[in-house]
Order: sequence, then C-alpha cells, then structure tokens
Amino acid sequence: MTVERSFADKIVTIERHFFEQQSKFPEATGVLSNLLYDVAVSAKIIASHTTRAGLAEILGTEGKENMHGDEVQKLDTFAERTIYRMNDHTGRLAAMASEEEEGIIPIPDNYPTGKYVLIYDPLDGSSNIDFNVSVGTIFAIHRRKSKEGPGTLEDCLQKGSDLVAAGYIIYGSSTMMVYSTGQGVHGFTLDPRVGEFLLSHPNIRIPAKPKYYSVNQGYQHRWSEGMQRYTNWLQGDNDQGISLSLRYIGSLVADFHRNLLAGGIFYYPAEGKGSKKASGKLRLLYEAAPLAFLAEQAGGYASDGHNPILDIEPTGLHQRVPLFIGNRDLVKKAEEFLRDEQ
Ligand code: P6P
Repeated sequence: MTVERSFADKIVTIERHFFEQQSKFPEATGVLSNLLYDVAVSAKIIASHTTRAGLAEILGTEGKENMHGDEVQKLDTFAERTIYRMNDHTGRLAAMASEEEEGIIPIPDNYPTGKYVLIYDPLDGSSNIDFNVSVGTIFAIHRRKSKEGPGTLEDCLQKGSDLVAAGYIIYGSSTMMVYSTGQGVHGFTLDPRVGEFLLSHPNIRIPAKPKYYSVNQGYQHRWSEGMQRYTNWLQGDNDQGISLSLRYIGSLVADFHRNLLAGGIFYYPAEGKGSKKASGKLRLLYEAAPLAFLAEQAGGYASDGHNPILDIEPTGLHQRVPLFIGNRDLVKKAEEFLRDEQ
C-alpha cells in the first residue's frame, strides 16, 4: 500500500513541528513553542464549536438560554473567552490584546507574567458564520519590551517586522492552522478523528503566477481613480497578459488563505476623504500585520498602498490601515497606480 506507507512516513504533528523549529535555536527555552501549542489547543476547542454554530443559533433563539440556564454564548465571544482562558495562567505572557476588547488584557494578579504578548482576532469574519462561510482566528506574538511586571500598551504597539511569530486558523471545509516563526510558512490540517493538527502544507510559497484578485467591488464607486484603473488592470487592461478572476468571500482569513495557496492579491483600499473608511477597514495589529508577516515569509508582500505594512509603527490598538496583500508584483503594481495619481 504505497500511498498508505508514504503518508505514514510523513506524519508530523504541529507540536513536533514547533519543537523541531525550536531546535534550530540553541538559546530557545521552549516558552514560544509552548505558547504556540496553547494557541493550537485553543483552535481545536473553537473548531469543535464552529461546526455546530447553526445549531447553537437555533438553541439561542429559544429564549437565549440553554437547558442549564446558561446564557448561550455567541461564537465570537466563545472564541475570545477560549483564547483568554487558555493563556491567562501559563506564565508565558505579559499581556494580551484582542480585537474584541478596547484596551490591553492584563494577566490576572494571581498568575505569573512572561516574556511574550499575544495579540489576536478571535473570530474574524464572524458575521458570516450564520451563512456557513469560513471564518478564522488570527494571532500575532511579540516579545515584551518592558522588563518585568504587568505588560504595557507599548509591549503591544510594536511594528510587524518585530513579530516573533504569527498565524491563523481557518475554520472551513477543514480546519487548518497556518503559522510562521520566521522560518517559512507551514500549514497543518486538523484530523478531527484524532484531534491532531498534521503537517499538510510544508513551506508554503505564494505562486508566482497569480489566479485571483479579491476586493469588494460593491464599494468601487468610493475608490480613487487610481484604484479604479488598478482594478481594470487586474481584469486584463494590461500588456502583460494578466487577467485575473474575482474571488471575494468577505472573510479575510478565507480570502487570504486562498490567495496564499493559489496566487493572487487581496485588497481593501482606503475610501474617499471624510469617509469612515478613509483609512480602510482592517486593523493593523489584529489583521494586517500578522498576515503581512506570513505573506512576506511566503515570498509575497503587503502594503498600505504606499509603504510596507511591516514597517508601520502602530499608534493605537485598533488602528485601521488600507491593505494590499499577496503576490509581490501585484501589490507593487497597486502602489504604482496610487503613486501615479498623487
Ligand atoms: P466588507 C469581516 O467582517 C472583515 O472584518 C474581514 O474578515 C473581511 O475581509 C472584511 O471585513 C469584509 O468587509 O466591507 O467587504 O464586508
């Protein structure tokens, strides 16, 4: 049974991968590997609920309480609580920051603090969950800058190029965890029968030949002239033989994941001055920077339309940025169209 044997030769759990990556750094203490493991366990717990969200919603409409009198938790709140509870007591973190919370999340006084901060969007795209569309968790890990004691806002406001690790989990037709510690991008598929993330996509590289462009063209009338021309260029108005198909799910992790594997670009441009999306919609810390880290590790690039996402010094936890991410040449071309209109 050749196929069976070759599959058996290649079984690498995500935990084994964490520690194999760690072994390349003799000075590593294992704290980062264990932190990544905690994220992976959080993902498995969240995944076990995303596959029955519709049922939870039905239960939720019967008076908002289950048979034990507990309030039915919305899935994004459940995801938020799961990540927090998996990480608040481990002594690996100085603080956390969640896209769902206004300020930084301190480690409770009765637990030790550690040398990292965990920044996460617990369930991005959760408005899609009721329609059975893929959603995702995005995470970013920085080394704390403060010396000791409770983590600070400054520990979280660090630029993407200083990330220690980043990744996402996509809860879709299967559950995958994709991460990088700066040693390439690696994808793991959850085998629900055994509850293990198994290496399925080693060393992911964005294909040089793009297939898709992903943008919400429903907003096209609000874009700048340069963005309109850029989109026409992607559709085929060029002399380079580029003519991409539009794929837009409206769930960032799903759109990013498809372009990472198939080749393409996702963009959420700024809208006109005075618009509430004059700086785009997506958040730098929770969405753009971690995905930019992955994109660059996979040979791609991410920009706010003028500068690398990874170079942006954050000024606030919920700072929004325009985002162009994916195939390097396509992102650079977007910058060119925006430069030309200035
Ligand atoms: P729009 C989901 O709400 C989200 O935050 C991202 O996951 C997604 O890429 C974007 O917003 C979709 O926004 O304006 O196209 O619905």
